[in-house]
Order: sequence, then C-alpha cells, then structure tokens
Amino acid sequence: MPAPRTAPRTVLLTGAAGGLGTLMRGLLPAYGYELRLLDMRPIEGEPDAITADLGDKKALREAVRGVDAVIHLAGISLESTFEKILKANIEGTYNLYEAAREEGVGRVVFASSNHAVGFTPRPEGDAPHEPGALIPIDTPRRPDTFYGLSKSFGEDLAQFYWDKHGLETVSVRIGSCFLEPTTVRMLSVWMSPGDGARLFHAALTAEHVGHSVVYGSSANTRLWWDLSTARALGYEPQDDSEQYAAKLIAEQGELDPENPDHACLGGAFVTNPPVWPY
Ligand code: NAI
Ligand code: 15L
Repeated sequence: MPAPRTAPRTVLLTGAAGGLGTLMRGLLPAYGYELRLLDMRPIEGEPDAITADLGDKKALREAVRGVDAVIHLAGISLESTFEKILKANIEGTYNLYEAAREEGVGRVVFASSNHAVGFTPRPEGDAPHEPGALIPIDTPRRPDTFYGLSKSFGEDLAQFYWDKHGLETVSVRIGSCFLEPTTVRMLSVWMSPGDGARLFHAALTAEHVGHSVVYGSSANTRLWWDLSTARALGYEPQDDSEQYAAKLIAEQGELDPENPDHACLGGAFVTNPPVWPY
C-alpha cells in the first residue's frame, strides 16, 4: 500500500449541489478537509458556494486558485443529447483541467462512471464471483451512452494531463452511490456514501497516483468488478449491500440473463437510459 501523503486541506468540490455532492459535503469535513463548493445551481444554506457554470473559464480559474485538489463531480449525470453532453461534460471537464493546470493544482479526483464500460457483459454465474471472474480495471472501454462516452473522454483527458503536464488524477468509475441500493443490479455496484468518502479520501491522500483508474463500490458480496486498484490507494471499504438483498430480490426477482437490461455492467443504460431532465 502506498505511504499516506499529507492530506490536501482545501478541496474544490464541483457539483456540490447534486446528490453525491450533498453526501460528500456532509462526510468529507470529518476527514479534515476545508471544502470550497461550486455548482451552477445555488446551494441552500451555503452562501459562500460559488455559483458558476463549467463553461465559465474565468470563474473556474478563480475557483481552483489556492486549492490543494479538486473533486470534480459537476456535469450531466444521465443520458442527454450529444450537444448538451459536449458542452457540460467534455468542454466543461477540459475547462476545469485547464484552470487546474494554470493554477498549479496537483491533483484531481474525477467522477467517472461504470457507464464508460457499460456495454461490458457482467460476470456470469452466481455470486460471489471468483477474483478471476471480476471485470478488471483495464477492460476495454465500452461506453453505453453519450454520457458514458463523456466519462471515457474524461479518463483520457486525465491521462493526457498527467503525461503532458504532471497533473495527477484518480478517475473513479463510480457504480451507484446513493443512501441505499434500490435495484437488484445495485446489489453488485452500490457504493455506500461512507465508502464513497473513504475512497475519495484515499484518492486525495495516496502517494504518487499519476493517473489511476479505479472502480468505486463497496465490498459487495455480489460485486462485479475488481477493486484492487482502489485498494492499492489505501481504500478499505467497510460496507456490503447484502443486507438489502432479500428485500430487493423479493420485490424485483433475481437478475435474468435473458433480459438485456440485466446483461451488462451498465444495466438499463444499454437499452433505455434515464435522461437528464434539464
Ligand atoms: P447530480 O446530477 O445529482 O449532480 C450533478 C451536479 O452537477 C448538479 O448539482 C448540477 O447542477 C451540476 N452541474 C451540471 N452541469 C453543470 C455545469 N455545466 N456547470 C456546473 N455545474 C453543473 O449527479 P450525482 O449523482 O451527484 O453525480 C455526481 C457526479 O458523479 C456526476 O459527474 C456523475 O456523472 C458521477 N457519477 C455518479 C454516480 C452516482 O451513483 N451518483 C455514479 C457514477 C458517476
Ligand atoms: C451513473 O453514472 C449515474 O450518474 C447515476 O445516477 C446512476 O445511474 C449510476 O450511474 C448507476 O449506474 O446506477
């Protein structure tokens, strides 16, 4: 395991008004971080939060000035038109990296997604899967949506900024980070909020990450992918979705290998993705 790095103290959290941003605003201060918040939407009860769009390069440059690291969550988090994804997720993430480079920020934690590899068939057979059956982190990218394609771009952008400019990134291919799993698929890909904070903290503090790509989930009994690159950062997940399994399976049934919505890592994103409402 890498030696712990001095924890960055001031961290810019983009997408701070969103679901994951709200969870992390609650959890990360306990690790000693001072969070600077940014979102295009105002955040109730946070008068100091920066209200800015990822298209506003000047605002981004000011937002990253003086921070030790960035957790980049902002963007369209579901499927949308290519034009909207291009602006928010592709150009927006580029703008954020340029601002970070210009201001000398050393590290970004990038919220990638399982949908960058969403068309990958899930492991066959019954869980728990043998380690050799888990999807490795270097599985070829198979985006399931324009959204997943933008996350694939974000991972390449992160690699480029490391190779070209020495700006480090941990790209976290998050499964489903919500308070509880709500589908049978999520039993395999769920990341509890507590484990999310543990993983972000590991990504912020691990020594010499270069550009590391990791899956983001809890230590689920029904896990589909290999957490070893996340563990190599010092991440030790504490939670397992199994406590929710009996109830969810009673309500929804087991996953059906003949159902295309159940066949791939990306679940229903491969057939009928949920659409960003704005
Ligand atoms: P969310 O949709 O609740 O939050 C995204 C936030 O980004 C929103 O508050 C929105 O106002 C902000 N935003 C969108 N476009 C913006 C722009 N152009 N400029 C500034 N702010 C903008 O999504 P959630 O669930 O909180 O996800 C956060 C990040 O993590 C997203 O990048 C998402 O793709 C990624 N992710 C989340 C997963 C999850 O399970 N929650 C799973 C995989 C990835
Ligand atoms: C994602 O990438 C989405 O942002 C999130 O809302 C969930 O749908 C998650 O993936 C998932 O795969 O469950």
